[in-house]
Amino acid sequence: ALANLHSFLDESEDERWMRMALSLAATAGSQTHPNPRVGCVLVKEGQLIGQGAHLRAGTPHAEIHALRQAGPEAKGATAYVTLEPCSHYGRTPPCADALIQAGIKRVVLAMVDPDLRVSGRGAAKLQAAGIDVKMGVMEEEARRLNKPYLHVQTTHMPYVVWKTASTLDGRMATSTGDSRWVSGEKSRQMVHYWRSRVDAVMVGIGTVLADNPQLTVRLSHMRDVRQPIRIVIDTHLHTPPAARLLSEPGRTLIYCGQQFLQSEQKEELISQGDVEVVGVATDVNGRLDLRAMLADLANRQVVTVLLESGPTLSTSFLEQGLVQEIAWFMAPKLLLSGKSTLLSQQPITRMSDALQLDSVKVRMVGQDILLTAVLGGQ
Ligand code: AOF
Ligand code: ZN
Repeated sequence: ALANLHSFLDESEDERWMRMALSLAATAGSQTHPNPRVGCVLVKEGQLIGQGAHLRAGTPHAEIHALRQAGPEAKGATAYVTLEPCSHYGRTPPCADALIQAGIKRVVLAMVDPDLRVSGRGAAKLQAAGIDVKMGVMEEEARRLNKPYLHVQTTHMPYVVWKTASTLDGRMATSTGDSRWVSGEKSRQMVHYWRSRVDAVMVGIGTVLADNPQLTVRLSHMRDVRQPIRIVIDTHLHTPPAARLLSEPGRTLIYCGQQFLQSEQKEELISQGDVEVVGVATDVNGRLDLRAMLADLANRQVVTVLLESGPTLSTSFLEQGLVQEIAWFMAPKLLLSGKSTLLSQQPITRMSDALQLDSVKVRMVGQDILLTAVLGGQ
């Protein structure tokens, strides 16, 4: 809706305040995980009397911050909230009750909260208390703001962004395995910034053995960064105890097939640092059940994953429809031969069966081309 605006005068009063609530919500970034980003604005007689954003799970919700700011003024006011106010006792008491108690007269919300503990009950509670409720104001923007949260709520798996870097001819290494470096310095710095913004970074055992990566955030201008969880997909539990990522600050999770979870190997791995080894089921082909692994991550409250995998794991994720977004750095280089970024055992034979990318955006990062897109139908 915003894109069609010719003048701010075209925007309705409700949209104007909702836009403010949305921008408040966005300020918190991914630090609210596993909770959604939520903003709230309180308005009385055309005047702003309170505002708030949810900042971190376990701390007050957006509505509570706004109500505290407004104090007794809240009586008779309109509340603009980017997500349906909650109706459940979670880490904090229900916001719907707080709005009712404060004497709010009207509530405008962007979208229903898909959390099964809420899903319509918050709005119903408000209506039952005689509050005028308007839904769906700037819903599209609100959905975009909480895309990863909404994905976890509906699929019970984290939102996966697959990042890769290749030469222009789609190679990630030479035929002898040399891969340092494909993309330029600026691109690699950008990936470190992305790591600082996701809950977890994931690779397969192939990448651990070939590159021995640290998988940490290393940004010169950011100190004291929270390290994302490092995840290794290692069906046969072949991670060497000396692998660098095991002893870096922050935690490491290693997923292996249940039948390969030998205690001796496991003990040695977990003695290296904050390391946990988790066994999950394997499929008929003896490969790790990626859906079961992702479901386990969602249970651990992981909302976003940056998948930095090589050909084998990347191909499995794509084939199984487990990637939501891609970020592809293309370096202005040609190798003419070498290792492909993707390698399927079941080649697609018809062009019409190709995986379709949407919302494609391209920009230059140093000398590299960065292409970002979402996987078709998502
Ligand atoms: C709101 N306003 O600002 C947020 C809401 O564990 P809790 O108590 O923090 O509850 C988390 C759930 O509350 C979350 O899954 C979502 O349904 C809702 N988040 N609701 O009314 C807010 N952050
Ligand atoms: Zn709430």
